[in-house]
Amino acid sequence: MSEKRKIIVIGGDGFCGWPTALHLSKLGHDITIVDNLSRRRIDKKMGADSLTPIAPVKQRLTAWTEATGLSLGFARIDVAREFGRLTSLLASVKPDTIIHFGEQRAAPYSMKGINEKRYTVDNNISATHNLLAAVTGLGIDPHIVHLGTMGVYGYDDDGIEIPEGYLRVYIPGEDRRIVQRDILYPTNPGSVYHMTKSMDQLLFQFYAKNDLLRVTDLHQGIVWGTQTAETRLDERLINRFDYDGDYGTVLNRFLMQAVVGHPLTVHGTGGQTRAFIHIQDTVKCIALAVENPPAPNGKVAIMNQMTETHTVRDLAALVKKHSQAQVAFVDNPRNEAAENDLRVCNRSLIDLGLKPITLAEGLIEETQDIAQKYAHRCIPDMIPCVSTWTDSQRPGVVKSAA
Ligand code: NAD
Ligand code: USQ
Repeated sequence: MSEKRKIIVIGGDGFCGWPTALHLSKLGHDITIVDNLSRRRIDKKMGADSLTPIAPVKQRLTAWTEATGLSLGFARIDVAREFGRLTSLLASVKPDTIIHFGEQRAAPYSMKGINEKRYTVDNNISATHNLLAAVTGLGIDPHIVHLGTMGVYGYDDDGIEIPEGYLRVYIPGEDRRIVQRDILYPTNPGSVYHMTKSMDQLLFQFYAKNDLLRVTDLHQGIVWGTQTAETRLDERLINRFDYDGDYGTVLNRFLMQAVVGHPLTVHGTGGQTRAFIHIQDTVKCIALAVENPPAPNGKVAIMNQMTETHTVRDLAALVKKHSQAQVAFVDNPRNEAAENDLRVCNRSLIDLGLKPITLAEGLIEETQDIAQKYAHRCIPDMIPCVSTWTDSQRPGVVKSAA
């Protein structure tokens, strides 16, 4: 490790935040987790639960100390609503780095109904803006690392490699001059959730320019897998595994479906190509970002945090190959392109030293050690994706004739 840092991990009780907090603690950094435990509450309200038995926060923290001799700080703060408490915490910790995972992150949940749309926008935009306002108000200079998403780019399939955040454009000016600009890649979000991540980008751009905040925005693909080197140390440290129709992401859902004997739920033709990354690589990428803060030069550093791309139907075929699973092509509850190609530049993190885990390597372990072991905890009623993007997609709604 180059330098011991004081790091605040907002959203540090979640799927990406918890293993990141442990990894950075193991690397020798001083970690304070901030979380309002809203995800645990949403699970309860929906009647869902992680496939893996995640321990209460207190038990998680104790288990970490028992396993490693290291300790983690924890503050239960709603970053979107408790601005005063957030500011006081930042003033007392004086962090070198703040990692911001603290948002409502499921696209289907954000499209479930009016209340969920409003909650997602209010929570995500206020959380991000409160953090930026608190940092500038205090006059402190932490490096802010935000978890953004590949989904801000959209899936237009125009045959170009998606660059890392910025698009170089050449604009015809007066006197036949050509003006060169690097602009934020035009956003094309596919859900209210992805829209909030697009809006986050503008908040970061403004504060980086106006207040010279140092911000790294990691545009992450779909995370799969469950365990990391640190969460394996004790069962009480186990990471969350979402499989329900709102929070479960596609590959982890297929792995769980294969072991419980549910047909793999491919939406539409399964021709949607998406970017993926294993959770172990997520925590490594974040450590690399933490160790390489950008200069305060008015520009947000944007890196694409993904390691491979696959179509949904290819993922289903791969999971089927390792199991007895059937594949079901079901009506797509989303409003998205049925087929798209996707090429993504991920040079920055590879150049910083990331050596990706491939799907082929991690798949079997994930299936056997996690999905099979905890299959008995699956609540079958939670498997179907019932949140639709428009009212006319609801089951039973008669579509008007063209
Ligand atoms: P998660 O829901 O498991 O974790 C998010 C955590 O943030 C939860 O513990 C929740 O309680 C907390 N939180 C939410 N709002 C908060 C608030 N107002 N104040 C304090 N805490 C709050 O989600 P995750 O999968 O760990 O995702 C973390 C981040 O990474 C998200 O911002 C998400 O957009 C991004 N991301 C996730 C994935 C993925 O596949 N999981 C992919 C790309 C990007
Ligand atoms: N899909 C299926 N069957 C399923 C579930 C999903 O075919 O049972 C399809 C969806 O229709 C979609 C694709 O799989 O085309 C991906 O869906 P997903 O739920 O795995 O991922 P997504 O909604 O895009 O969101 C997830 C995380 C989010 C993160 C995003 C990264 O929940 O936090 O930002 O991945 S990205 O997709 O790169 O934008």
